[in-house]
Amino acid sequence: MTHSKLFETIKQIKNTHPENLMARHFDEEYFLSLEQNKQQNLLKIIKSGIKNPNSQMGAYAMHANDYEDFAPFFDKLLHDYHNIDANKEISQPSNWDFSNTSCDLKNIDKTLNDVSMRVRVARNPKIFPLTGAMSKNERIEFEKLAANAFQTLAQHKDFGGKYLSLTPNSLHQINEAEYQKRIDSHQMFKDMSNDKYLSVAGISNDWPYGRGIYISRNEDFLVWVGEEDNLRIMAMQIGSNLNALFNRLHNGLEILETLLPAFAISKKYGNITSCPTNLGASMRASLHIKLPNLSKNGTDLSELEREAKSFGLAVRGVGGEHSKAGIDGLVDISPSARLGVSEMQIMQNLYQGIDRLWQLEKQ
Ligand code: ADP
Ligand code: DAR
Repeated sequence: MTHSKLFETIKQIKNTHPENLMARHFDEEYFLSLEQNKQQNLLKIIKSGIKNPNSQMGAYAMHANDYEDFAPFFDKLLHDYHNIDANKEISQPSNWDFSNTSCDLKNIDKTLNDVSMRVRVARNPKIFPLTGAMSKNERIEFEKLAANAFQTLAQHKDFGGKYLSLTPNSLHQINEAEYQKRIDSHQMFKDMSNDKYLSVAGISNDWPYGRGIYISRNEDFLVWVGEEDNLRIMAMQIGSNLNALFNRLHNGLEILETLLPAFAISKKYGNITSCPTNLGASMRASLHIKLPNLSKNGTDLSELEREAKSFGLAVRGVGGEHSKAGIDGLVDISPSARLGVSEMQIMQNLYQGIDRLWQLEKQ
């Protein structure tokens, strides 16, 4: 595609899809100021947002250094998406100390005692590219390295479990029925090759090679391998105690840090992730909660989305991103901000946001 065609296409997207942050902030002068190979790299980063004009972000990093290397481009998207004031420097605090605040959903309403809770973070090893730029061999090599680490974790008294692989003819390969069972229980990620954003970005290339999941014995600590990020590390519990959930994740993460090669972490951007929406804490903390009034029994989420947004919360369906609400208004609620907020602040944002949403629902 010639530069003029590229610029014309992006200008058109900017007009027809103002929510596409890549198109909103793409700067022709900046692009032309880059040497040729960097122009090619930037084109790979924004390809998904060009081919999918309805993208929200419209860009994926391919290498951990991309955020620094293309800061004049990425920082505009990050300030916009994460609501960081234009005059404020981007920086990522880290704080896993939850001891000074108690976030138990039962204190909002005693009926909130068996809520499905989940908190996940993303991690990418420094020694591999991000998932959009990995070769098939690199995906298989990283999975082997992770499976090796899981062999040690499997012996741990609190985190023991097993690794299940999707890689054909691999040692831990599971069959289709087991895979589907894990998806239905919201533990496993879906076939990524069906995601038009991830496939254009190269993130779902070589599916299902190099993909799998580690599951602890009591199934409340899980690690995805080879999804949108090389690792998605999560705790899932049914209950009300957010402190216990977050501590479970943190304790498991600290063990994994000793078993795996160093993760890509930047002083400015925090935990490096494929998608700029996840940069920073890289944490999504979510509750599956019934809000039949605000969601019109799951048939119309517009009012719920508006109210949730005003409380710094996002709404997803019960099958995760791009899915629909469940019957009787079962929805997935999580704080939107991930960059510039610490893990402890995210837990508080979730608790305070849900409290306000719950009061509205009960009005
Ligand atoms: P991610 O949270 O990793 O960005 P998704 O939003 O697609 O990805 O969710 C991945 C899976 O996790 C989906 O099956 C979704 O239903 C499940 N999930 C998310 N939050 C919860 C929760 N609080 N309880 C149970 N399952 C959840
Ligand atoms: N579809 C992409 C992704 C946005 C956020 N979701 C992620 N990273 N799973 C977009 O730019 O809209």
